[in-house]
Amino acid sequence: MAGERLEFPKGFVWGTSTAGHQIEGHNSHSDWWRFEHEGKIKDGTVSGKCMDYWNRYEEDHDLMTTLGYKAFRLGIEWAKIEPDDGRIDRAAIERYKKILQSLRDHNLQICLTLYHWVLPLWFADKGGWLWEDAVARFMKFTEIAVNEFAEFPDLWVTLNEPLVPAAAGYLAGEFPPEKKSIKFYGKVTGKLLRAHALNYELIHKTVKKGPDGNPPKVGVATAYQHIVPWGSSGPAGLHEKIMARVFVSGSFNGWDGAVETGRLKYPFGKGAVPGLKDSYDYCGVNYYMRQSIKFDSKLKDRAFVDFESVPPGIEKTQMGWQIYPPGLYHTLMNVWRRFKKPIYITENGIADDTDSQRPKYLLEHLAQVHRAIKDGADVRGYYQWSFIDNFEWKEGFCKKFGLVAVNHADPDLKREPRPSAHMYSEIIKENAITSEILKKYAPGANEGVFGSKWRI
Ligand code: GCO
Repeated sequence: MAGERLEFPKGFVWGTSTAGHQIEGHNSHSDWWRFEHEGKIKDGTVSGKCMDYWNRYEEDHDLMTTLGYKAFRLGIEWAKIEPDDGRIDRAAIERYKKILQSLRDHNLQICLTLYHWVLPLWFADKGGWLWEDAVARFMKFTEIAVNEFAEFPDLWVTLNEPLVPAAAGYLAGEFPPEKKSIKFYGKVTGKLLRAHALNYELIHKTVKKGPDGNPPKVGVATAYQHIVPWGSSGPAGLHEKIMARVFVSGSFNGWDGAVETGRLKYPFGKGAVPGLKDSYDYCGVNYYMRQSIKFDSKLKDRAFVDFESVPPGIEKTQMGWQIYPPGLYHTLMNVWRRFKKPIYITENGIADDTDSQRPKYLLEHLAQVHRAIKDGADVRGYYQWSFIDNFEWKEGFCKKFGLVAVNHADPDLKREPRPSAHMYSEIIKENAITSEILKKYAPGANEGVFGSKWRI
């Protein structure tokens, strides 16, 4: 095992990923803030001052540079920039500029997300994405943001996992505004597709050159899961196969298919959307898990599909998600074949408060990234989710995704790098996974990294 190495291409971008509402704190004019105070979060917590990145960004950027990280993905919060209908908060804009300038001063590349699920309360109260002026008002906000922050981003993410707020908020009734309607889900997704196309155009119109002197790179961070039938025989197996197809085409093909063709299909709407076709300069891949579609005769209201079961022999995370590293490889290859655009992994990570699974998870997933590059996919960078522990939406603070631990209940909000934070530093320094790093942090990962375990 000694002396083995999986080398990454020169200039590979090594970063970490976050979202505004999940780390900044103080997002009091937002729909999520109200939702939290209505007691909707499973562990009873509210985002509150969160990790106070809003005030402690300088310290966090220092830590990133000490650790040798090269890039950072962050978001901006519309509810801070436009806390009331039509009232722009200059101080919030100036704060974001300071944060972005500080990233530059630390020589960190910037990946900026314009929309990561959270809306201003005033907008939510007008109907959220169902409001007829929704796209126009979102564009008013992004016009301000793109003009103000134009010089900073190396990568622009117009929308983060747009199908998630559409499905969780308007179909499953789990996220604000807790609606349950396929019609609303389709309508909202159609609007988000339009919003993406308009933002793609806006950014290119406004920003001629990114920090590297080339035109800016604009895309979407898309949620990809590796969805497969469980593998039963007989009618149950047939149901699993059909449902796996339905979910694959509903999720990935649904969104990506619309971007590929520039046309909306049921349930997202009908007809061509100007500017939508080919509106990715790069593909943003968020990958966490495999989902096995298992038939269950008791789950009538869920189309007899159990998503949550995990096949024997497969490890789970504290979120209950299946750990399946080759799913990342297959996702990257599918995205590459489909779009032939540079790919950035905009999220990949694990909830693990004791850091007992993370080093192995990270190594085995990175080995699959390496494998995809070797097989021809143009993967340019990897953003680990997340830099610090964060507010994990409906789960609250109890799920710990950070390379760096922060206890939200600690008045000092002390930042404490977990072992995997150091392991990530060593990988970045070597620009490779080496057998020495593996041996030091996760010897159990050998077969999954250098061996044949995940070559499937
Ligand atoms: C996502 C969300 C993140 C989550 C992360 C872990 O894109 O899914 O962007 O906000 O926190 O994925 O669940």
